[in-house]
Amino acid sequence: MAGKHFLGLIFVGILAFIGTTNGQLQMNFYAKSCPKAEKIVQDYVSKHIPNAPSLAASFIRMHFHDCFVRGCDASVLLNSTSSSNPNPEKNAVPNQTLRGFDFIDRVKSLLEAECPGIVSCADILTLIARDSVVTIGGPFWKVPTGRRDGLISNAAEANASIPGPFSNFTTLLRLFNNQGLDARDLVLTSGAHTIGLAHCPAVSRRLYNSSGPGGVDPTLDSEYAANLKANKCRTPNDNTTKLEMDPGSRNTFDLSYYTLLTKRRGLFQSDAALTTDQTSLALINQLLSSPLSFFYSEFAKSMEKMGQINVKTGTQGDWV
Ligand code: HEM
Ligand SMILES: *[C@@H]1O[C@H](CO)[C@@H](O)[C@H](O)[C@H]1NC(C)=O
Ligand SMILES: *[C@@H]1O[C@H](CO)[C@@H](O)[C@H](O)[C@H]1NC(C)=O
Ligand SMILES: *[C@@H]1O[C@H](CO)[C@@H](O)[C@H](O)[C@H]1NC(C)=O
Ligand SMILES: *[C@@H]1O[C@H](CO)[C@@H](O)[C@H](O)[C@H]1NC(C)=O
Ligand SMILES: *[C@@H]1O[C@H](CO)[C@@H](O)[C@H](O)[C@H]1NC(C)=O
Ligand SMILES: CC(=O)N[C@H]1CO[C@H](CO)[C@@H](O)[C@@H]1O
Repeated sequence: MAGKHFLGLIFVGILAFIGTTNGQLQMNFYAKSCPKAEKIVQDYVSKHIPNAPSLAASFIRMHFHDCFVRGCDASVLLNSTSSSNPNPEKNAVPNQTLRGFDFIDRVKSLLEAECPGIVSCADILTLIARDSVVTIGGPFWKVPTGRRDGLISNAAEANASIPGPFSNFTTLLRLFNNQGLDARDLVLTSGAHTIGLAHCPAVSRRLYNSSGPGGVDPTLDSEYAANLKANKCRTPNDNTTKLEMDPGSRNTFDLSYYTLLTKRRGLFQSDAALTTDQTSLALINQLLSSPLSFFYSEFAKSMEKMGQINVKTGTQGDWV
């Protein structure tokens, strides 16, 4: 009897050891250490996002940027206060338009009040991204938790890892492959461009400095380009005007982004690039000929993959 117990204890001990050094994300990781954690995030988001639905777009984008640089470790939130981060990810060109850092700080404060030092910022950002998209009526995806935070944040790395709006398909796929994501994930997660706003610099080159008549990119629908030049980005150097990537339904998580792609009305070169590859185009057409629920369930799978990129768990990472 005693021997059996002893072996049992060793077994549990080994499990615990594995669990603390090389843990994995798990559903409701904070069930014991901070049982209300996920509910607190969800309640805050569902209470406040209806007043500021455009933040949902910023949060899912912030989560994407976080995961693409050193994994989903909240490094996108770090400031340049510490000497190890003289030029944090926040300063990189792609991060300059991120919004809502103060919202995340408020959720973090609530969780610190409930259970100090337990819930990581990486989990908080991942949960906020999911819950805010759900709050605006978009897809739900599973968010296992247990991510630990990083202490290193570097703008040059963000620059090199996060795809830009001028990327072609080869570059997009390379940058996704670097993160363990495939062409399917690229097409599906890009569907997030069905919500949110861009600024003129991401598209000016297509309107003013490309090879078609009037400097317009010949792969962009000419009527749409003329409209953007007349009403949105009226000068080549406008760096403040905002424009929808999915005009008319920028708060609705629907298929119209993909419809626009097939009409040569994707806003960025990187959006248009998704129609230049046959496999990618076939997936776009499949999404468009299927019910919205198919997009939602496939999108969910790719977001779950994105949320696991190079996560630090157990005793890895520096911080919670
Ligand atoms: C495939 C490569 C991608 C490129 C090149 C790209 C590029 C961009 C650019 C240039 C903007 C506009 C920034 C601005 O001008 O203010 C933007 C906005 C946005 N992106 Fe992407 N993106 C990509 C993938 C993704 C992914 C994977 C997601 C999320 C899963 C995402 C979500 C968003 C959202 C929601 C916005 C609107 C943000 C807001 O309203 O604040 N993007 N993206
Ligand atoms: C970064 O700075 C902002 C603005 O000063 C502050 O609200 C936020 O708490 C800081 N974030 C971190 C992770 O220190
Ligand atoms: C990021 O890339 C842009 C354009 O390629 C460059 O001008 C900028 O200096 C880079 N920033 C950093 C921090 O590497
Ligand atoms: C894609 O862009 C990269 C980087 O700008 C370039 O080196 C490459 O030749 C381009 N590929 C194609 C197929 O145009
Ligand atoms: C157009 O693009 C070229 C090459 O990228 C650049 O040298 C030139 O200054 C640009 N012209 C304008 C008007 O922006
Ligand atoms: C944006 O444009 C204004 C006016 O042309 C200019 O003063 C400012 O420096 C520009 N900002 C950036 C980040 O390029
Ligand atoms: C949200 C944020 O931190 N934006 C920063 C992006 O980088 C520019 C330039 O370094 C800063 O001025 C912004 O504050």
